[in-house]
Amino acid sequence: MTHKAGFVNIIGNPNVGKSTLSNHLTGERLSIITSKAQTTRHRIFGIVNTDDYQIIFSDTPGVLKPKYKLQASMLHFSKSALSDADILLYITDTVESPDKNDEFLQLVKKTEVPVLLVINKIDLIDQQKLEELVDYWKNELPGAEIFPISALHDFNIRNLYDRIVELLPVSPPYFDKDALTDKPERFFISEIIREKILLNYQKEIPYSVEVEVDEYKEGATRNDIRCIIHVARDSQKGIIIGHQGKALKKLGIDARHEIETFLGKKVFLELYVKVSKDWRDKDNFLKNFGYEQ
Ligand SMILES: Nc1nc2c(ncn2[C@@H]2O[C@H](COP(=O)(O)OP(=O)(O)OP(=O)(O)O)[C@@H](O)[C@H]2O)c(=O)[nH]1
Ligand SMILES: [Mg+2]
Repeated sequence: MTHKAGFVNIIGNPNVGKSTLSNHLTGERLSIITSKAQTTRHRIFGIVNTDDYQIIFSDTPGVLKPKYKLQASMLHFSKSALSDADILLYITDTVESPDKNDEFLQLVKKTEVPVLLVINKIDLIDQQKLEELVDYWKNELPGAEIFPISALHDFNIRNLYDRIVELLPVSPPYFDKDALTDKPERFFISEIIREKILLNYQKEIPYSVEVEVDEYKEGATRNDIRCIIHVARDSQKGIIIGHQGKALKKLGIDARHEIETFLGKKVFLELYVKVSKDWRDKDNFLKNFGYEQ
């Protein structure tokens, strides 16, 4: 039988459910998910392998107008996903205004690969509203096939998946057939900690933070991991640590539990907070953290 393989890139505005869908399609919890916009900062491959095909799903950051260099790099990841896709999944939801970010949509319209327009979060609206939205998108993207889904409730994702498999080009695999992702273990550890920061801290704090795995020692029964939490300003360091260190302690406990589940092993986790002044606008920091332009 002929082998199929291809890149299926998941793009759209912030917070529409790209990572929730990506995790469902790959069957792995590779991307962190929170209710806050700009949760995803990198392009993350989730690879699905069967004897007959290999699908490389790409989760990407939500498209936004950059205010600092970190966001410019995030936008770069999103735009790169337009140019190297075999199939594009443009995700919108029932919450955002459909004409949001027309500029990016114009780029989507110009692509020559099949576009599947996914309307997510249909659990939040009634049938009539959904029909109106479907009509809107039929008109806006006439070339696209439309899939109303609920990623959260796993509704209609199977149909979407089956259509993706049908559309996959004939090709040998791009990655080893036992690969799950392109990212190393360390990446997922730093992402788990960032997710807990998004959940535990308010306002600008999560957006001013980057997590670096500084030391990683694998033991027979336990892994010892030391991470640096970089903040952009002095005042943010105190907020991360909290009164008598309580906030940092809670963060450490929350993150350790999840890292242990992820690795299937006991973990000793040390967290340090460091002021890396204005790191979001400094090329050397961004490069070091894996954000390249
Ligand atoms: N009601 C409802 N909520 C959903 C659905 N799918 C995702 N969400 C919620 O929407 C929020 C954002 O989900 P994410 O998957 O992080 O969205 P994203 O597009 O990856 O966001 P960014 O990475 O920030 O661009 C989370 O609170 C999800 O639980 C859905 O089908 N229905
Ligand atoms: Mg995301």
